[in-house]
Amino acid sequence: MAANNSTQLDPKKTLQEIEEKFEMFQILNEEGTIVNEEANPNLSDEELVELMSRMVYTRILDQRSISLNRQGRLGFYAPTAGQEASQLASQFALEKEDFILPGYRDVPQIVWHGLPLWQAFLFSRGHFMGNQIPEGVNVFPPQIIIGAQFIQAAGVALGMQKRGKKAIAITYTGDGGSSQGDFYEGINFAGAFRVPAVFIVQNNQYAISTPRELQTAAKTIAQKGIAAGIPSVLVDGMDPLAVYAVTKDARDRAINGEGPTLIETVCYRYGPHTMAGDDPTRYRTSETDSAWEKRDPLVRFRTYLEGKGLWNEEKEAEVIEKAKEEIKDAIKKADSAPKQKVTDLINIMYDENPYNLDEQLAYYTEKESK
Ligand SMILES: Cc1ncc(C[n+]2csc(CCOP(=O)(O)OP(=O)(O)O)c2C)c(N)n1
Repeated sequence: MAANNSTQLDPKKTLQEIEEKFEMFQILNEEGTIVNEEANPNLSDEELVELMSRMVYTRILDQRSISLNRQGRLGFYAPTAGQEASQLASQFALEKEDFILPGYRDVPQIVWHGLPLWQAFLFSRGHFMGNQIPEGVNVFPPQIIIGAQFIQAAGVALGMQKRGKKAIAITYTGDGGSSQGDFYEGINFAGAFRVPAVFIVQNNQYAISTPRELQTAAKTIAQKGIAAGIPSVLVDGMDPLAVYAVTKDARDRAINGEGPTLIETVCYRYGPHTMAGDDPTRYRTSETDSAWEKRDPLVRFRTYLEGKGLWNEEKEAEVIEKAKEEIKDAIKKADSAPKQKVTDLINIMYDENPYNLDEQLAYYTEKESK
């Protein structure tokens, strides 16, 4: 029935209809049971084990990074526990030639895409060598400016399109990031030029202490993509199979010239926002924490793989051991990096310095030689 107004239009109903279209996509439920067999991406046994291993490894990396930060051995660190499916299953759907434009919390994806761990540790310390991405590793340094990577991803994807590459640019932000101007500009540009980009919004429920409900009047973040004319998906971000499937789908469409996709992954961050001092108990209750922990991506994937005879305690212990060893080696290697100098910072800026940087370079070269 039309609304009781002079235009006989019912914009509220239009909104409601759009919002109701966004159902949460899930394949593997909290109990580790497949609830959507038709959509199961049918990863091979080796791939399933590899994805689980990466999630277990990354949970350990998170715990070690928090502890190293507390010992003063790491600098900036944004915890990742709770977001493993969202981060790693989406990266798992990529090919090496795809470009990742991460936010500050997305270090795991770029490490699994090829950035050596010791360099990720140096990034945490603000050391310039942490941002010197090796040739052939298609990742950008983590972006600190909220949302800026959405515009950059649109640009990188446009570049790929122009060069005729069968590859995509994928980028990540949080629920808070979807309030930024850069977010809208990025998805709008990508939609207008049909570039091969995948935009992931990891809705971990909080932007520091601001809850998702206060962030936006939109019922879902996925629906924001509709305004930009791009296909958009709402997915259980703690379900590795669902995240993999939607990302793979989005990638396939992108390289087939069908343009970008926006994916909202609904998840939770167990830890604090960063290690800089926020106290989550001030803005979340332990009941909320435990409700989300029941949906844990590792727990449900473990149950699923154990049921298939692909995973057991021994296998998990092996991965944990390997992670601890490699983290120890990587931190040692990071420790042996030369102390950062001012001239290092100037030298990495430009191919050709503007005159004022040349002046500074001369000044600091002289100073550091003493
Ligand atoms: C343009 C800009 N504004 C503000 C900040 C400060 N800031 C850092 S993190 C953050 C919250 C981001 O939350 P969200 O996008 O939900 O991502 P999450 O940290 O939860 O992964 C803010 C406001 C910033 N880094 N950049």
